[in-house]
Amino acid sequence: MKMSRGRISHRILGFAAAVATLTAAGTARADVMGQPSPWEHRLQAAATPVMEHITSFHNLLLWIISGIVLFVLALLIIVVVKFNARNNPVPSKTTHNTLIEVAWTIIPVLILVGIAVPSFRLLFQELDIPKADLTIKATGKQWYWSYAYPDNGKFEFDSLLATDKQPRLLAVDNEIVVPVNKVIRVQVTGADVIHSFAVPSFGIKIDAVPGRLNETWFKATHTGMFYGQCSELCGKDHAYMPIAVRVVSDDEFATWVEGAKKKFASNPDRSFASVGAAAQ
Ligand SMILES: [Cu+2]
Repeated sequence: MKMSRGRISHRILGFAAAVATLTAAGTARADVMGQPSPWEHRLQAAATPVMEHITSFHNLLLWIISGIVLFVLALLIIVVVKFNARNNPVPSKTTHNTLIEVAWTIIPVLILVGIAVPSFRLLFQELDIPKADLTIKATGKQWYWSYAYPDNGKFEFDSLLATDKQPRLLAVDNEIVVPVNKVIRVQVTGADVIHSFAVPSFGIKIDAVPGRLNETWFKATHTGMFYGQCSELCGKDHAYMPIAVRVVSDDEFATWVEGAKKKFASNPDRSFASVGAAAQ
């Protein structure tokens, strides 16, 4: 059974189309932004510059790996068809070919160096926190999150799964509220065991380790609700401690802060006391 060259190139075109579909991640899905959607197989739509870069880096890698897979597959097919015992009864005694050996060393090195450049650029962008407009402290607890706003009246509140709200297993009673287009520094720690603070559409995920203060940042460029989950297995209710972030305008944020100061006034400075106690 021989496959015609036309048919093979047709299949390769089909594969390329599939890759192109996969790389379309992050476009035209504003209706479900900030949360997973049914049958989703791509990254969640980007809501921060960091996540946009993660998405385009992922797409670049997808093209590279797809090309390599197709190339190796083609080599395999050629070997199986042309050099089996029936078609090639007297095998060649060749053991070395300097040109090919140099090529299969140099080309992979060039590919890896090519990948390393955007990879390091992205890592630096994630780790090098710009001057923050607002700091939030997130403390992972068994099994919920507490958030402190040290810049805005030092209030702290607990954020627990809300079973009567949608989206299921992602909605909480008290959301994090942040202003849009502002650099938010997130300080993350754990009060009991290791948790992990992750919001996919922001491109952030960082461990919440007892006795250590980790830092990450995001700058949301869209308003709306954005959801994440604890991403480090932390015990029996690990699946039930979601993260919900409401991104609002500056005015709405100022109004919310005034309300939150009163609403959460009964918990002054609790964040610092509770983490200190847990660390001992
Ligand atoms: Cu967890």
